[in-house]
Amino acid sequence: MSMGVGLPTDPNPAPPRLSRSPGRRPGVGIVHLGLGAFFRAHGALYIAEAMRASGGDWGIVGICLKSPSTRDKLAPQDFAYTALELAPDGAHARTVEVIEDVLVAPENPAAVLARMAHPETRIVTLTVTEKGYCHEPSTGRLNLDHPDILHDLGEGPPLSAPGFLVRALQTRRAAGLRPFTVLTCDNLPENGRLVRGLILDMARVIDPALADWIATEGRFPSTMVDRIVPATKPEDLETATRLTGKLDAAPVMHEPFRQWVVEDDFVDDIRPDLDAAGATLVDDVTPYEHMKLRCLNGTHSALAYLGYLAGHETIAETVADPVFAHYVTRLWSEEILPVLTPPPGGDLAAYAEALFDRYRNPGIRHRTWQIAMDGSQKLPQRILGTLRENLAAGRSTPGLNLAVAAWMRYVGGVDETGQPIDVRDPLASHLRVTSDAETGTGKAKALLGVRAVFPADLAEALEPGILAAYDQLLTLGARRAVEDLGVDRAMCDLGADRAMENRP
Ligand code: CS2
Repeated sequence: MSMGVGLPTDPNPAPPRLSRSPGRRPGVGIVHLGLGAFFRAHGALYIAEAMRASGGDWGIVGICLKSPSTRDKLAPQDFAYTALELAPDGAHARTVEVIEDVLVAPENPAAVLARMAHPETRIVTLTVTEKGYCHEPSTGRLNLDHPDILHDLGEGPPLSAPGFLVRALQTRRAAGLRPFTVLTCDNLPENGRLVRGLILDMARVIDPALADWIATEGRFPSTMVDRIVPATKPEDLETATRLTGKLDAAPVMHEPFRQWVVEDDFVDDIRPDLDAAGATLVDDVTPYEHMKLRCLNGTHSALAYLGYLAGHETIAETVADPVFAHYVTRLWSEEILPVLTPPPGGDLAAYAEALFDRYRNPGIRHRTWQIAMDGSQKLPQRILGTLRENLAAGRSTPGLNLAVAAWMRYVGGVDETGQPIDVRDPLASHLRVTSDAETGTGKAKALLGVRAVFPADLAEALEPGILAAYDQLLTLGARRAVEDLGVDRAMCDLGADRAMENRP
């Protein structure tokens, strides 16, 4: 047998692992707390583009506050990753190279604090989700009974995002440095003002002089962030490899649309050139934020609870069902838009219409279950503000009442076919026990008594409508209860037409 031939070459060699291209790397100017998919598909792209347009040392050190898994996936590829834009007509990939390092807080909290307190760090951005602020959603105040806050008020390295912010600011003050700007990118109302209040609440307990310094010198611009970013699924890794020819353990998936509206109020006016990257810098973010939280996140949550109960797996699937297409259009036109003030130059009806198209994007598989998570932290800013304003205007809100009732049914933990629901919520066990009343309306009434979610006056005013809606849900099931809302066809032409177009 001849030995003169070489080993056969593999006809399908494994693609190489994604790596970072050589070249100058910027200095680190930003520390980001909570390195989830959303920031990597949104803020990180704006910052990369701002540096490309106008330079600056705005490299990012990402902080994983809990699990090391994102660091472990990104480190072997030198923190580069693929952002996949999923448009209705296909996917487009780009490689993002803006993260310089990732630290895992529980492994080395001192390194995290040192990075935050480093003189070159000028901004700390955050996406820690609603529950990461450890506040009471109904009041916006720091929850001083929260175990992580109780821990962080003592000595020793912090656990919570507010704890890291306060301790790092304390170190900067002691070192004679300027504070960093705290730039929150979570879906909370007046998010900058909220986080400022939480940090001051905590700092006052630790050292009143520190609190005074933060109050005078610190800056907490509010922001409105928008891009639909579903959790990355195993099959998405294959799509990324197919498009780029590289293996990437941590790609992110996103829709084409993006928006970032930021209050232009930074410590010493130092920030990346975000406008060059397409962000909108404003004096007051409130009208943008109300529009987005109530039109998008409010209907997202409504569709998530009702859609899940009706057996729909994703938002695109839910709005492809004509009953839900009518429902969401009706929510906008009759219950949400009438109590909103448009932002300067904004057109609310056009905004809602564009949202409908974003929801329908079949490339985005955004699970109802994912959006249903943490409802106790989301309902106040997404739905309850709209309910309160409609009550004040004497307008009825059958659609949003049904959404709140669906949340109540969902957190009860059993679906319409008797199967258990995997309810993820920091208050899950409390909600489950609270809803364990004998009768349906007894459950709904007990849940209206959860003060972390419903202020007493609002609960009282909402009670008749929510109990009736809950009863409807139990009697008819989610889909029929939605159908039964009594669709005003004239108002819902858009939903009807769109839903018909969408049918197979
Ligand atoms: C969603 C948001 O998961 C959720 O609760 O409503 O993540 C939503 O996709 C984004 O806010 C869109 O900007």
